[in-house]
Amino acid sequence: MSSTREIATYCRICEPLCGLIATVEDGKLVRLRADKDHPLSQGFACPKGIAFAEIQNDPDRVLYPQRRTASGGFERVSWEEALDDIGARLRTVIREHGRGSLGWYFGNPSAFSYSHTLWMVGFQLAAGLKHVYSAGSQDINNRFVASELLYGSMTTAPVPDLHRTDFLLMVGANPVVSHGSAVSAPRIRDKLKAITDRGGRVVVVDPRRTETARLFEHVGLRPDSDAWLLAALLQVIFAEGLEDARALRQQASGVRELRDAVAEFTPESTAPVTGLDPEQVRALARDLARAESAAVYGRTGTCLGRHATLVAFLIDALAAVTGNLDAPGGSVFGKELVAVSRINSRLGLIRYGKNHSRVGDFPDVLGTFPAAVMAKEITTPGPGQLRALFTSAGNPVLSVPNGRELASALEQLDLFVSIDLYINDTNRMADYVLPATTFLERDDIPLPFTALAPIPYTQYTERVVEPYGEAREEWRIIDDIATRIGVQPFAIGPAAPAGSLLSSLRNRVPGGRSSRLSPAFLIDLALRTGPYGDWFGLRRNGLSLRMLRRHPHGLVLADHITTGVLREVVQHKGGRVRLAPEEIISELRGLEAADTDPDYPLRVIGMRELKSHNSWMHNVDALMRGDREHAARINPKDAAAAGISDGERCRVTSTHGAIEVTARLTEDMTEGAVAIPHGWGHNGGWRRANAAGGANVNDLMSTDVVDVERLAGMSNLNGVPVRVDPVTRP
Ligand SMILES: Nc1nc2c(c(=O)[nH]1)N[C@H]1C(S)=C(S)[C@@H](COP(=O)(O)OP(=O)(O)OC[C@H]3O[C@@H](n4cnc5c(=O)[nH]c(N)nc54)[C@H](O)[C@@H]3O)O[C@H]1N2
Ligand SMILES: Nc1nc2c(c(=O)[nH]1)N[C@H]1C(S)=C(S)[C@@H](COP(=O)(O)OP(=O)(O)OC[C@H]3O[C@@H](n4cnc5c(=O)[nH]c(N)nc54)[C@H](O)[C@@H]3O)O[C@H]1N2
Ligand code: SF4
Ligand SMILES: [Mo]
Repeated sequence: MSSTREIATYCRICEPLCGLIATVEDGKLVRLRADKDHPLSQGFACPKGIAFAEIQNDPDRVLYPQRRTASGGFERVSWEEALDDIGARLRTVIREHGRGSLGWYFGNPSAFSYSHTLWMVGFQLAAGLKHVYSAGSQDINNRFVASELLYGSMTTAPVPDLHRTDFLLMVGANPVVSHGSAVSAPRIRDKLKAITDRGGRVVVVDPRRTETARLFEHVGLRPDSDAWLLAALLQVIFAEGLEDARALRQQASGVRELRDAVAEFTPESTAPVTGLDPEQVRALARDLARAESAAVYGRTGTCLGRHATLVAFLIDALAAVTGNLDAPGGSVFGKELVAVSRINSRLGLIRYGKNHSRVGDFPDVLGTFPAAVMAKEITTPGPGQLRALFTSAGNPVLSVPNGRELASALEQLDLFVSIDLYINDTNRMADYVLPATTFLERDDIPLPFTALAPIPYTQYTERVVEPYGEAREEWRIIDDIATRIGVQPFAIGPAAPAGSLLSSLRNRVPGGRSSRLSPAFLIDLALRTGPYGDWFGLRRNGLSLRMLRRHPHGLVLADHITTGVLREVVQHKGGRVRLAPEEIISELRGLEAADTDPDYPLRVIGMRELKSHNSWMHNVDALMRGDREHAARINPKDAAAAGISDGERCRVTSTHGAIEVTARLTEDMTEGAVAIPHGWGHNGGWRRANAAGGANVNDLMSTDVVDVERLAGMSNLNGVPVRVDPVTRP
């Protein structure tokens, strides 16, 4: 007799975490649909969320540990065999070269698994891992460093108070397609529409007239000129006395130094860089400053240029100077589900620039180095050379600059192990590919996202199906590997190293014996003692896993983010936001527009597509049907100058590489800018994806140390000079 069940859970592909209902028949997932009873997504889920059922059931998924064979293929091995061999080889590497030769790259999906994140950090701290890399240096690490400089706390970031704002200045983000990032708000399109419906404004600053920009007001600036635009907005505000002097007196220091540093950036002097009409910039500054409330928000379009940390800094500075920081309708600070920032600031576990990279001398950001230098860390001989690498939930050959360099460096490793759902374009070179569970096969609670939600919410989900095949959760795999090199990420007792997250808990556990802890135990403890916690019954209606289990569709925790919390948020002595740290003033002083090389007259930028998710959903037939192809979007004038017509193949060339893609001509592109999505050009074990064609846009990008942003180690992926030529067929 067959049994069919419907189970509430939530999507963990992107940041709104929409509620889903899974239909499960005899232990197999049959279908996913949107959850009407989720308090915020209310029956919305995008095509990717629904189509995740195809990934769950994909015949190309890796369900058993795979070992690379001499011929370059893979063969199935048992878990014991795989783990024992990995352990033995690791011990050899450690014996010969020390633990400093081990490394880990964790990709974007790891952020959506609390247990993966916890064990990753636990392993890093317990093993003293140095070579840690993540998608963050292609994504958001500049935001963390800007926060460190402004607030003295890397893990603090303001979010736009979408539900109450009168004016949203949105820089380099396209939430109608991305569904919002560093802001967790299901149905974000509706929330943006609501701003204009109630008489407010949404202004989108982007070199492309995006799906979001079309719905609202568009400012089409030149790629990577945001620092100039933001400095000019500040200049106008100060010059015209539009700053909120009272707020600044209460909240900030360094106001005068900032004002002096932006003084030369007038709308006129910056126009040649931004390409914007000075009067338009002046009007924008006035409107922003005079708005009843305003939020300033930037996302990946502001993170991947040459001045990414400065730009992230200026975004918040603009909110502060206009009196919109920590104020209703402005840029506000959410409360963490688990007191990560507080624990970290007390224990000093992870600090900015505690260590520096061997190659390039970059400061670490949240314990990670720029992924752009990973290839050179493998190929550069000397003490500390990276020799054994793990990747989990990542596909860096497609996601970091210069994929070809990385692919060939990976071949030189003594050991390369990957934990993934697929043989992807990176781990096809691995010695072992270990099968991870999907998000439907693990319990979860979204750790970092509550603090980023304008309406704070959370949800706990049990696994919806048992792991298929022999898939295992990452935390367990990490734990098993750690054990084999004598490291215990989360053991209580004598094995917990001093300074580790858990040594402080040692005395609280009966017996204090060494024992393996489960992620659910840990998270329950952290949740209950966190800002929303029940404190073991001391606080009524406080959170615990048990309490959350009674709300399977998710739980709204407050109507909106509490404001007036800046004093608690800021960790700098004196409790003031620092508007003029030395690093930023010197960035402003040194700001120089890149020369235009007539051989590379255009600038390439990124874009996201509704039916792609970075590199990993191109094997889903439901998302790939129709005329989907990898294409560059080019302004018709630029195309005409290059001799290219719509639908034609073109070659895009930078000083670092060349790719061929289809050209799509569109007036949506600002002249001089070319948009190309990342995550295409597959060559892994995913057959549909391989057949989709396309190219790796990151082959155009540089990993030269001088091209990596200094303060946060951000890869330069937007605004890179290119040339476009027709591909002449014989
Ligand atoms: N459908 C879909 N959704 C996704 C993803 C996906 O791959 N597909 N990925 C997820 C991930 S990992 C992330 S981090 C988020 C990202 O979320 P967003 O940042 O909202 O998404 P993007 O579409 O990359 O938007 C960046 C915008 O910046 C613009 N831009 C490029 N260069 C510049 C510049 O120099 N200045 C300015 N002002 N703008 C510029 C681009 O034209 C683009 O419209 O999306 C998430 N959601
Ligand atoms: N040019 C350019 N490059 C970019 C960007 C850009 O805008 N322009 N954006 C950057 C950004 S914001 C990001 S986040 C990165 C993403 O870069 P990465 O994180 O390196 O790569 P993804 O494409 O997200 O690949 C994720 C991998 O995780 C696997 N996976 C999915 N779910 C799970 C899971 O639950 N467990 C495990 N173990 N594996 C899983 C997938 O199969 C896939 O192989 O790309 C960056 N690269
Ligand atoms: S918007 Fe993001 S979280 Fe919501 S269903 Fe789509 S992929 Fe999932
Ligand atoms: Mo990302």
